[in-house]
Amino acid sequence: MTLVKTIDFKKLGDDRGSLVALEENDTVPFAIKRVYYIYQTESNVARGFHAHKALQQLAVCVAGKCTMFLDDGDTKAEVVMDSPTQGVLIEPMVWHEMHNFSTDCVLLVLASEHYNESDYIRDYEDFLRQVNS
Ligand code: T46
Repeated sequence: MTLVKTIDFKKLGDDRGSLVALEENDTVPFAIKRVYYIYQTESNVARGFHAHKALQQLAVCVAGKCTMFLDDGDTKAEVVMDSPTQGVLIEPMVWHEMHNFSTDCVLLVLASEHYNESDYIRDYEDFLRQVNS
């Protein structure tokens, strides 16, 4: 299984500027139930440190830059996110962390489910046990 799955979006726009359109079950490979965005993160702060049991997510760095660290319990990978025309899929049972935020970073996340704390695995040893069972 490929750990890092990216989706390149078509850049629309004209001499007024650029535009990207995302549609559920099309550009986004699931139905979107929730949208959130992370911004004004201090550069010395890292976020995430969890996996989701069932949630599917597509993250897009619409401004600035950060690094997405992914770990499926077997393979680890890092993706520098610095393009509003590329999304990174965060699939279920993938431990993920976000590091190296630029002060202007805005990380937009499209999610397949409403917020549900019981879908989170926030302990890494617990994640390894579950992903290997
Ligand atoms: C993820 C990564 C990429 C809500 O009440 N509703 C929400 O939809 C979200 C996303 C969060 N929250 C609350 C839960 C916490 O009290 O907002 C607070 C911060 O959430 P958290 O510490 O989980 O934030 P991150 O940046 O560590 O993780 C977030 C998402 O929670 C997570 O699903 O995959 O971004």
